[in-house]
Amino acid sequence: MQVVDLRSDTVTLPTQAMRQAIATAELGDDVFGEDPTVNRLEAMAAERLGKEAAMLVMSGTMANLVSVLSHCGRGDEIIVGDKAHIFLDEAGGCSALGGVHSHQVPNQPDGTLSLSDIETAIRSDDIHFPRSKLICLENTQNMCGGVCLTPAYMRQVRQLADKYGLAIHLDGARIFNAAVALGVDVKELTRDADSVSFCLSKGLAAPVGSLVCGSQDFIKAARRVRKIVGGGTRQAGIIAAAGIVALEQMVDRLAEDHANARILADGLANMPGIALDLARVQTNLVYFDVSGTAWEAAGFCERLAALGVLMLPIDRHTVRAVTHYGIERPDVERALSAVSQLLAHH
Ligand code: TLP
Repeated sequence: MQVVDLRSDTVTLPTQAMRQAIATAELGDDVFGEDPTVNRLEAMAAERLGKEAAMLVMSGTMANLVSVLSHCGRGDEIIVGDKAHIFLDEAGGCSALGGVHSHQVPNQPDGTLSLSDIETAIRSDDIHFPRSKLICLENTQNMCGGVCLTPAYMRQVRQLADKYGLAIHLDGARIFNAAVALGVDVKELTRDADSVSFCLSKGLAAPVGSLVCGSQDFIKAARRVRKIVGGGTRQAGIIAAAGIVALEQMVDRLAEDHANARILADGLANMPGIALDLARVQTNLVYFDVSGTAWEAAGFCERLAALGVLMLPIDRHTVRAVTHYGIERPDVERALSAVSQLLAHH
């Protein structure tokens, strides 16, 4: 049975063009700065995001960790959403390895942190307090349904950050999904952030890799932190070669994933027992609540898997389905009929 895997866009496999590029990549030792393919990818990424410099790392988690540790020292504090990947899903890395304290503020349903919550969270200069250093935002905001933060919101947070002398890090794991969905140049979304991370190996379908982008000075500091966490790699052009193809060929097609997610969401929203907020389906992530069905999320996904469709249980009642390269319209139809079969048989 052919499986329709909607657990994540991280399951995407590289394209033929990527495999070809990997096979023929020009290589060198990147710790010496001598891998021409890595250098090319980093220059492309910096240019694309409107930053001075960029650095390749092995994962989105590493990109965020290296970024936070480049902005903050021990006893410093980040202001971060309570549904942020950095807070929820990175094993507490910045506190475990960097002694960086986190101050969580609630993510609003639209993915934002309210400006007043951010302002309230900023510490005054008092020996009792950690030092507020960095505001972390996420675009698209994964756990809020893959919603997009807008350029206007970014500008407002920038003004607040400037008022208090804070920096902004943007976890842009899916920043190109946001740019495509909003119909804006990605630079509009990154302009107001001091550092940005984005992933090659989600919807862009490269096998490995993320980029950290920022000023020359920031990336210089980040190279040292990357070394500390064991992330200086040698002939990494093998990885960068696929990343170049991802940036050149895989960005515009994200619109297809968004269209498929919309079809999937429309279908699911009409099924008995499923609650789904269509306004939050803006990109390729579809979150829905199964508490009106006979199953909790884990049981729902287990039974669906037996029908050849994989989705991800997120919490007790929430399930996530993600569209991506390799998922076509017939796969979406198959997923919908599997869910309706499941619901009908109970
Ligand atoms: N997210 C994964 C899981 O960890 C939840 C997924 O399937 O969505 N930032 C954001 C916003 C992310 O969604 C992720 C991955 C990362 C960072 C981390 O990227 P990786 O997995 O490359 O370390």
